[in-house]
Amino acid sequence: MSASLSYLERSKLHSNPTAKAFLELMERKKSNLSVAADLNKKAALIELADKVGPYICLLKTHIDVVEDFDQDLVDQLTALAKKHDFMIFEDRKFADIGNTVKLQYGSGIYKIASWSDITNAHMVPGEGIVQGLREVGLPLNRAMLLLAEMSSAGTLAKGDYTVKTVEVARKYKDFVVGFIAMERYADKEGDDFIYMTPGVGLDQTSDGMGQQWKHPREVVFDRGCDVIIVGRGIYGNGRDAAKEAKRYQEAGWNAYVERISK
Ligand code: S5P
Repeated sequence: MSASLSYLERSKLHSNPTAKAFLELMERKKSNLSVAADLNKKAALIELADKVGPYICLLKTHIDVVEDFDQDLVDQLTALAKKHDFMIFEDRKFADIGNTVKLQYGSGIYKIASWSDITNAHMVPGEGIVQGLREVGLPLNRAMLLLAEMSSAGTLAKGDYTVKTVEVARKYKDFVVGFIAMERYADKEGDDFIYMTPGVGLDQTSDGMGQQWKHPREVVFDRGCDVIIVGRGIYGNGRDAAKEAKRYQEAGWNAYVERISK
């Protein structure tokens, strides 16, 4: 069962190079924290990435909300990823047919595939979406996650939809390395998906707009997920981002150590 193995043990067994490197990085840095950097100014985004960089394994971006986006932003973020040893996850949530997502992933203003180690997609269109993204991402050694569930109240991603999403992931394991999910699913022979969970907060449980925040221990220890994704809990309400990132890193890591020592 991969939930009881360490990230390092899992990295040794993984066949996707990005997943392998990511699991190694988590162990090396003792971090299962991803910061959701939802800021709309380039300078603020860079400042946040530099501040939280020492504590995170993954910087999650929504690059299309940045008002003054340019190639220099990408260059600076990738330089910070090197400096602080983290990976980048553009949370693009692709949701179109294979041919369209191929264009959206590889070209346009953002050229996501050229800089983002990991991206993600909804399964609404069917498995052609994975085929399209895989065509662009696989030659670049990228990886993707499928949104099997969501953190928000009233989400339609549940039940049979979630089950079918997992089936598609198994079919394209060389490129689909995990899920956005609220819990770990039962493993089948050969599975080692990385579970990333948004909707994590230590101090609040809801934002009044459908978001639902859970404690890191509930996510990592009780529900067996691997990566906590935290946005406003770290920089919202004028919080000290570095201080909060350290706090979340410790909470996430302690829950993981507790889980693998069970
Ligand atoms: O189900 C989801 C999936 C994602 S990727 N629910 C989410 O909240 N997210 C993302 O996680 C969302 O787009 C945002 O970037 C982050 C949560 O941010 P927070 O400020 O609520 O912690």
